[in-house]
Amino acid sequence: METNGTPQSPAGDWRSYERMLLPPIQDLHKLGVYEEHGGYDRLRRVLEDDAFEPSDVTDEVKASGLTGRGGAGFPTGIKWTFMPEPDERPRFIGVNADESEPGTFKDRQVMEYNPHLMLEGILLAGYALHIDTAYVYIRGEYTDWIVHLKEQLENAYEAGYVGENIMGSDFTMDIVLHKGAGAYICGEETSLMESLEGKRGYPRYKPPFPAQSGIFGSPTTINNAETLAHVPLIVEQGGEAYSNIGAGDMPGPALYGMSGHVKNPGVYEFPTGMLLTDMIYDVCGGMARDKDLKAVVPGGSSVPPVPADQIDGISMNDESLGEVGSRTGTFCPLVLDEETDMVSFLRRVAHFYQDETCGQCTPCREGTSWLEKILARIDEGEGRMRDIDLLLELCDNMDGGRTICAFADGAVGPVRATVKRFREEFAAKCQASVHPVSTEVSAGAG
Ligand code: L3W
Ligand code: SF4
Repeated sequence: METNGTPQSPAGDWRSYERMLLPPIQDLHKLGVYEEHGGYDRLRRVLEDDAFEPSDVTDEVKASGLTGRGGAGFPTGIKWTFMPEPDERPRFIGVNADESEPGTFKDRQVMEYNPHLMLEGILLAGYALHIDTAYVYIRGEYTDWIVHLKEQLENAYEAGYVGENIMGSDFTMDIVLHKGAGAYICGEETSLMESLEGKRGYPRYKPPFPAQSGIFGSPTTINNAETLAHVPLIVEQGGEAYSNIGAGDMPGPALYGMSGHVKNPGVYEFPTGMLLTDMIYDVCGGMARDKDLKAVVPGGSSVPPVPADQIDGISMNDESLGEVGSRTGTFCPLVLDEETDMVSFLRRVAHFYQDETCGQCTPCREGTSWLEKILARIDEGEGRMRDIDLLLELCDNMDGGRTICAFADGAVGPVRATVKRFREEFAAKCQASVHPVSTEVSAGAG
């Protein structure tokens, strides 16, 4: 989108944006302060207004266009409609707070600074979907946040916002905290459910999707922690008003977790659709040490990097990032400067996936290991020119439905994109190789 040569941000007038998820209110995490600022009023309104049916909450969320903030960007309202009509089976919400994607650190800000917003969102989702139990699956390493959330949950129970007959209504809901044990794969929704049930965190085949058969085989909706914190905002202003915030294809406020080579990394709240250039050079104060930009990985290590010469006019929404073969993922851009060695960077990313694969599927278990080994030898000057295409061939044998879950796709995405987009760096390291075999092979295969 351009006007007179100046790229326009789908985030609109973001400089005057007033934060909604993390408003600048002292001690907002405390229940009393949250209440003073309208906390739990959205839930009260829904429970006290006889005209507000559970399905109305779902309709508002659908109208809002809210998309999941956990990485996949699936429309939340549509996901909610997958839940079957209530029957004799119990029904559950799984709150995915297992934030483990490399470079992703924004859900914990919600749990630290505005935990009751997330809890209110869980309760509204429970009301909408006729659910009386939510499990918050929280990353095991988030020790401080676990203590913090537990304390605020207890306060909410004591005040009658959680538990039996909430605010004197017929609506009853329990919220249970469940601590993970440090496995990235447990953030995958089916693995999360296995882990919750006390089993090893092995992903299940889909279908059935959680709505059909989830926690303990019952209808379940799994939503990311930040995603649920948006629900009170939607109920408050109405789905349509919310849908006008930010980029049209994935509207609303968003928490941008900025990391890497910028002067001021951190979590920033703005509408979706912020230009990458605005985020880096304006919001984050520019590149650290005033270096040039080499690439941005828009949202977690699983999404393709965008090279610097392609970021002009590209904004943080899937429609725009799709133009350069990437996507928003977890909304946590990792910024890389001109001195970044892309081979070493990719090797480090590949190590993560090799270390975190659950090992059920051969293409993923063996493939992630091979990817790391090949990248290590290229990085250490032992690579052969044909290793570059070997990496791409390996990728073709790992993703696209060859495995039980999307982990393998997540492992392959950055490899394929980084090799294709920065091939000359891989070739330079292979050419520089003094390995006798590599010289021989490169003559034919380079
Ligand atoms: C019923 C259908 N439900 C889809 C549901 C599905 C899920 C949601 C999205 O992976 C991605 C992954 C990571 N009937 C349905 C249906 N659903 N079709 O919709 O599904 P899906 O498969 O697109 O995503 P997923 O399996 O949830 C998540 C990527 O996110 N990622 C980051 C992950 C890390 C974190 C973190 O640390 N917070 O989340 C980054 O890119 O690679 O591609 O609920 O059941 N027909
Ligand atoms: Fe496990 Fe990888 Fe298979 Fe997912 S794709 S189930 S992480 S082996």
